[in-house]
Amino acid sequence: MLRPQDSATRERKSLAGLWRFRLDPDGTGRVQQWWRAPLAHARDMPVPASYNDIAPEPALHDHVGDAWYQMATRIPARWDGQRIALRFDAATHRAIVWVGDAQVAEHEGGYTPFEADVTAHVRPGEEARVTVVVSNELTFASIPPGEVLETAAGREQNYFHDFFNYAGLHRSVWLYTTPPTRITSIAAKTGLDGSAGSVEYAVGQSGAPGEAPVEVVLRDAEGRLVAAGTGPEGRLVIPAVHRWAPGDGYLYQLEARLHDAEGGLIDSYLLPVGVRTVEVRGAQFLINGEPFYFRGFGKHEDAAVRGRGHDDVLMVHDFELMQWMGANSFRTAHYPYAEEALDYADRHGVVVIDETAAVGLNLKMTISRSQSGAETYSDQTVSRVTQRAHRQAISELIERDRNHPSVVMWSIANEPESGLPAAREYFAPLFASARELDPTRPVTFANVMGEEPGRCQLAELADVIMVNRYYGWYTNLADLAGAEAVLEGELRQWAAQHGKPIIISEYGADTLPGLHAILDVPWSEEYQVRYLEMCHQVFDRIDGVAGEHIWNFADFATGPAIIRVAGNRKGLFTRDRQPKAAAFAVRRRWSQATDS
Ligand code: GCB
Repeated sequence: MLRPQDSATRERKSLAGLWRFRLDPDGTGRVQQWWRAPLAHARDMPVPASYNDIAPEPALHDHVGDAWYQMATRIPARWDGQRIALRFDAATHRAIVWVGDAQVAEHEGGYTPFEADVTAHVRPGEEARVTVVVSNELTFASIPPGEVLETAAGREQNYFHDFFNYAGLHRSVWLYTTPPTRITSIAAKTGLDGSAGSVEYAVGQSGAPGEAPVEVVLRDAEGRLVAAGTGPEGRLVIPAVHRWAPGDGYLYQLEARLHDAEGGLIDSYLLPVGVRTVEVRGAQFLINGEPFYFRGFGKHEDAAVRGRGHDDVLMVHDFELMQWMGANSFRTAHYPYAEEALDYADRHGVVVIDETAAVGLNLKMTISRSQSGAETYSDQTVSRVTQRAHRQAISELIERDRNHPSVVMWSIANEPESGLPAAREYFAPLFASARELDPTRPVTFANVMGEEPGRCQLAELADVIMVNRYYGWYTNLADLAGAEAVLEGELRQWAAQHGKPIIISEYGADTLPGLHAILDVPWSEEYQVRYLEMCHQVFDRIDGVAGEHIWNFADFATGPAIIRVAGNRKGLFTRDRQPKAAAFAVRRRWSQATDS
């Protein structure tokens, strides 16, 4: 599915703004067919945004079930004769969409896009009514998993991850045109051979293959033509290529065009292409054949009021702060981020580990009431049904993001229970699917504390060992010397047993800004600084360590818990992006780094 764009042959109209909105805790809307008329008893709701924090109402904040959005928009009269599509960049966690009275789309998964051809349901020049029902329920059939509990107080959503279950229309919604005969997909794989670069492309089109001749041109960042080809597949060579590299987000533009028999232009689509290679060799992670050391964060899409709603202001600010820190990379913990973030990373040479929303496949870790003591993998819990949704999540992530040069690795899960043979049975086919869908990038997952080398059944399947470790916080609290010994011992074991690159994909300590202490007092700013220094000293002593991603870039919202103070406070920045002392300390380390 190609993203909507304005090109010589295509046009977009954003449906961002205020929509009409109504909660539906009893699910009556589907029975009463609320899409058939203007939404009654509706209020204004901004899109994109999570709905949860927009008004100070517990019923909105803690809603479980359906929520309805509706808006009316005029279809431009000049769109007559074009194919018209409606695209949601994300609807969390699932949605059904109607245009007028007709259902046009249904989608499972809260962080990947979907679209519908609505040409038959709208008339250029007239208004169209768009209605969407989103459901935030998480079950063992969804990614991420969860369970809805029927309690005396009503329905309650239980979930197994440490961030608030924000919901709604989190990203852009577009109406857009394409010509009736159109380009449907483009894949570009890049390679390097000495000073030359190559782009292997494949262009899909609607109708019979080859119906309209395909032409492809590649231009450099100044718009100069560097290579051209014809046919739906081919290989372009760029002599003296300018590589895409960390810190140097150089992009070429690949234009695919369809022509009619007379040579007239039918469709044109522009794809930015960064020419680079990625490879794991021994214990090294190589970008363009050179060792790369990941410096950065696990992040969240999270902010006051807008929740997980995409916002360009906050996104650019976060990237600027990461650059100020000297970070060169981040992980999209714990779900695919807005595509705008990957575009930005492409353009600025920021390296991304791209993660699915498979977080919480671990009932050992949960404080869930009904599932405590339950097995993670069973017919009633994480099962083949979950695996089906998980495979779909992997394939939608790869399909969406495969052309981004910034994305160097897929993370297919965060902290699953990985010490059981059942984990291997569940995950082996998923690793295989990811590799089949994209043979060009390494595949990994984030290993949880407790599933050490020798116990973990999945490390063998991963190309890179990613571990989340909190010695000095969840264990060895206020005992940094003890923490140091355990951390070093474990990392050395990973290095010896697997010989693969090791990325510490999470390490961190909750910290309340303004709390100070001379001694090692957890939650103080000084403890966070010393904890991180201890970890860094260990990483620097171990050859196989290929990266450090601090948990977290900024404080973020969670559900209520006695180990959380109005959210998770492991940020180097507060939730409103003010630095804690550790931000300055880490900045000194990262800005002094001389390698990539
Ligand atoms: C983890 C999880 C992350 C949590 C973090 C914490 O291991 O991957 O989602 O927020 O620990 O702070 O406990």
